[in-house]
Amino acid sequence: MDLNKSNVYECWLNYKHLPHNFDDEYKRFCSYIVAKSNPPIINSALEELKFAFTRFMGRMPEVLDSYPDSDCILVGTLDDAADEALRVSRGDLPEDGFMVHKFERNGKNVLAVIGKNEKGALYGVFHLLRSMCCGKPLAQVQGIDGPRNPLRVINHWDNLSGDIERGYAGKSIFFKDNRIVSDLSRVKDYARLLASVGVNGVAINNVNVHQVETRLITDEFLPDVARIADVFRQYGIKLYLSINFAAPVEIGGLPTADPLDESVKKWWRDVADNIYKYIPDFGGFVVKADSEFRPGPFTYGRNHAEGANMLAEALKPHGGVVFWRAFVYNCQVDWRDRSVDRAKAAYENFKPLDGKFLDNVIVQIKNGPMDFQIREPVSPLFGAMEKTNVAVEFQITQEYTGQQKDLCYLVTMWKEVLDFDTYAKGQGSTVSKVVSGSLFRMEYGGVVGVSNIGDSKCWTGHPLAQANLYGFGRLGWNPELSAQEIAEEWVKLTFGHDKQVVDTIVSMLMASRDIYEKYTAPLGIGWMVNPGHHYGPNVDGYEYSHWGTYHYADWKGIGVDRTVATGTGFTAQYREPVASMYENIETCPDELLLFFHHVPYTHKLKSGKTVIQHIYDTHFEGAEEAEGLKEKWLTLKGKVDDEIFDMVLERLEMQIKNAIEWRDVVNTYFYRKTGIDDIHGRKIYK
Ligand code: GCV
Repeated sequence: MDLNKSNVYECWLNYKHLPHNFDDEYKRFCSYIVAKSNPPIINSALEELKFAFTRFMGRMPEVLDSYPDSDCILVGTLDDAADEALRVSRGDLPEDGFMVHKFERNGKNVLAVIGKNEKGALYGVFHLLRSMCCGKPLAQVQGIDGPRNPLRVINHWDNLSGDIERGYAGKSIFFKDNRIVSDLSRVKDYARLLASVGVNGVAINNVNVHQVETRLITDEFLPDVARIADVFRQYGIKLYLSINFAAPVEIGGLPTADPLDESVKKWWRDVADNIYKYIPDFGGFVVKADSEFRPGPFTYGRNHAEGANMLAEALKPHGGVVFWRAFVYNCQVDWRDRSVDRAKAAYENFKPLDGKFLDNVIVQIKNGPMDFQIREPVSPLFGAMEKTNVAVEFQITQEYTGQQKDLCYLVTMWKEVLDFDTYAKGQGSTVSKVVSGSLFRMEYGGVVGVSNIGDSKCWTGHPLAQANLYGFGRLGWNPELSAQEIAEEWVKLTFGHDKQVVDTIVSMLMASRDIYEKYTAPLGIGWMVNPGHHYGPNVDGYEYSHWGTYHYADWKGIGVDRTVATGTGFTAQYREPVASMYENIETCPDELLLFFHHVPYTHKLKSGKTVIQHIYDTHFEGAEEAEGLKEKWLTLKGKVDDEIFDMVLERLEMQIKNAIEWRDVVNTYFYRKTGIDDIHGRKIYK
């Protein structure tokens, strides 16, 4: 137990801030812990309780295997609690779920945390500790809970070199200099953080699998991969690997990677059998195929189902799964050819394959049809796959949303996505129900998040970006939580209960996505970033060649016509009434107008403003509001940990500069393009 780590490192598991009701509600339980068995995951739960209670009480609690003559906590599985009068049976608890229940025994109070299995007990302990620290009354903490999504997985885009693709928080905590690191103590701390919010899977390497990472599935690396898996296992987290579809050729010595070729199938079966010798609970593979120059089944004239199923067959005997990414599009398409629309690609590739994937394949779909922009519609593919396991992929790392220099609490955006109604089975067919598997009665599914952590002192580069990792887990556990509730929890756990601190930081988080959107790309058009690294404004910046743009702006108008009537026809990928809502310019929401329609700059929004005036106004507002974030933060000096205060301040200053640059570049660009003055007479041109 290391009690000497910095606050910024300990994140939301610091157990340093007790609420005012702690003594009345909880104190009496914090001296004795009863555990009747001690397998590894329960042991992690006990370690956590010991750590937290030592912080709460200033002394270590006693762990016993029988009841003391005092109030106590009981931790275990249903089997451990068979003798207790808990009146709960296996069927009452959801998979990996738990029950918290207080009962009396020989005149003493027992607060029982009972999991359906070991993982459930661990989640129950984190639930209890979180509730204690947030000041929830015990009466509200009791009851049954469990994860709504079966799979809650983090994808790391870490390379063996130690670099992280789209990483903004330092280097990998797993890899260095083309080896796996020897000291895994940081990995253990990470596993704790993840388990505390219910994450149950981690893919440790980049979906862009280069030459060296291709070998992670071989005897050369598997002993070390297994060491990482051992650490995660203690926290109920399965390890996954991203694989290279062309591995049979690149490292297997085969002439082909054709998924229907018998020698290729056998090669993958052997690979899977071997992995399970090292890692008996290996989660499975994550695959990026036929996308952005990655190899895939198209090379052999096969489709994605054929590719995915071949791998799924190899994993099936061991209980593994394949996460097959739907981020498939032709990145070299001529953007001037308006009959081709990248937004349509995932649906076009995958909808015809619905029902063709094996039952241990999960199609992993990015939340929007493009690529993690600050504002996109929800991918129509969620409403289209009725006979396929699907998961939603969110990007916790802030590639297009400020790169952990700018504050951008993404939980508000993810919440909108999960609440979006696909109408796949009539009203109420939300994305949340699709991915949990409940809408179409699918076994697997859930949420995947691209990691935002690295070896930075605070894990996430920007200390307030920890809220995104926390929020990803909490929302994956229970998508019904609101973004505000999650923010409040995180702030209380991290910074304590001072009302000014809580109100200020929660309000900063809750406003941050809108602020970022205001000073960057307007009305759902997206991009406008520098190609390559994707930070900072470049209105015409286009990734794959020098002549394209994502926005089709000329001197008269801007936006992408994705209507059926006159455009790319993307709107038809949605079900009614959503398709018509987007098709019709009258009903298309302002914030997505330019994603769906090409309009003149003088087009009036529902807000009453013209498009051009909206662009000017929001860019001025966004830059001002970014300065407002700093002013708010300054009011907390002395009220939050000094180190965190300084780190956040530094980032907010970077954000202000960034916002001003965006404001000036974007406004200047559109003023030059249109020649239209600001109605408020401000100087637009810089
Ligand atoms: C891992 C975007 C990013 C790439 C990323 C890709 C993906 O295009 O810029 O860095 O590659 O998405 O999700 O596969």
